[in-house]
Amino acid sequence: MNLPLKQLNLSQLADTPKISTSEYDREKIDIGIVHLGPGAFHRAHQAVYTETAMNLSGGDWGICGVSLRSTTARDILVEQDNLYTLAILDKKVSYQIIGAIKEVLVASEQSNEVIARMAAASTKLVTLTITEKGYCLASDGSLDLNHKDIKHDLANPTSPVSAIGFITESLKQRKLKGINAFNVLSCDNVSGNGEKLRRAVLDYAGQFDINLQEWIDKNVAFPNSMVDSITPKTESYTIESVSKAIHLQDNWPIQREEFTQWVIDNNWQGERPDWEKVGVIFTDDVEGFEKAKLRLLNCLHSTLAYAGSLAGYETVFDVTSDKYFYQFISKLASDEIIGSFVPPKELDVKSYSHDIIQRFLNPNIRHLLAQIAFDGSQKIQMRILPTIEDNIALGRSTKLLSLSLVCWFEFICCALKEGKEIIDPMANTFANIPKLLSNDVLEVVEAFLSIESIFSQALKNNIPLKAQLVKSLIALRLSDVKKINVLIETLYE
Ligand code: CS2
Repeated sequence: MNLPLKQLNLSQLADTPKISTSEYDREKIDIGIVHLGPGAFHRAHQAVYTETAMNLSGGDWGICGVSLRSTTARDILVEQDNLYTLAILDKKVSYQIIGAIKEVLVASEQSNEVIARMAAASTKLVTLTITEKGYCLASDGSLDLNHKDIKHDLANPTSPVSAIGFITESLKQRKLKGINAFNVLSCDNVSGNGEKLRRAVLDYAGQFDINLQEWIDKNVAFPNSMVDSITPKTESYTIESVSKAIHLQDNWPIQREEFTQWVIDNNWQGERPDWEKVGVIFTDDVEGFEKAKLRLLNCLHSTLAYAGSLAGYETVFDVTSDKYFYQFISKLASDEIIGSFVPPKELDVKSYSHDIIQRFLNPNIRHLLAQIAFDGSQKIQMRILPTIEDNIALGRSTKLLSLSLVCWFEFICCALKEGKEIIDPMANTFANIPKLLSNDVLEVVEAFLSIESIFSQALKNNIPLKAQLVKSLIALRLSDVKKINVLIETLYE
């Protein structure tokens, strides 16, 4: 039986493979970053860049992870002195014990401690991975004042539940105490993530204190950033295989591919770890990188998640290994996505796209399609719909994008018909639209297009698009999805 992963037991780590550990003294560093949402992605990405930067240049950049609701991270990590293993599973396999997280709090149980930590002068930066739905935005980009969490926070500002509420309340306390503001760095797969968060926080603060709103507007930077690294969530086999490899019992390791990228707005000069020295790209065109990543990697991922699940596949590797699905996403990328946006000048978009599809073929990563399929109502708004809109404006084809979109429609319809759980913040809305169960394809398409928080009026009222969606959904319902090549041919007839 292995000893538990703890600071005291690090000397017992396996010697082969060589496993790296923190090169700075964990006891001596202070917390400088509060991260909201310390799930697998944060622990595999931003925490690792910060760890590497502290190995290189030191600095008080320890991280306090704040889970908004779940107690898992705190309860497991506290037993391990907040240490965990990063397993890089790629052509080469390697392990690194990450020490950057110093503390984990759970907001729903410790809201006072969270606000105190965020309001402390030592906290210079608040970073976030709260997923698309955590932004609580209405479809026009303003804060959704009818969102249940926002309603709660407006009524109880000192014990909030949303990230927006925590950021604003702690900034309010800093202002009252004369402490400089922290900066806020969003790391979600949301286009213009910093700007969107800024708008949400300013709208919220403006609801009860105009002076605070002005102070935040003047003093807090919300840089945009783009993040990328394929990070499947931890499964029991991850725990077993990592613990076996490192010779210590780690109950919450994380796995990811070797590729990792973080692109941050160059205009942001705020205090931060030495990230630029450890590979973080600072650029004037974060938007270009965001578009490239959301439209290529994430759109192809979501397409595979819905089409692949309908065809009975389980993982990204399995479905991409099917040559017809490989051809489908390659054609989708080359014919309808590349060319829909202006890529950053630093990026060769054709080879970027090719490399992404090769990343899906990593046999050492088991990335479940079911995981990517979560929260489709939020994801398609970033990954599929903007490209459809741009292609329509440019007079380009939307045939394959329409197929991708109806695969999501059908994924939802099948789940409703089979009584399967839909993991999506709009699951109840879907359950309350009887037409989604209809056998009449036109009714189904119109029912989806009428959901205002997802589809703009322009998309809803676009007759050629509606006809295309109907044609694609008919093809999907009449064909064997496994023969996606045959199905696609019918779309061009
Ligand atoms: C995936 C992303 O789960 C999903 O929706 O598309 O998490 C994807 O793996 C990352 O964005 C890659 O950087």
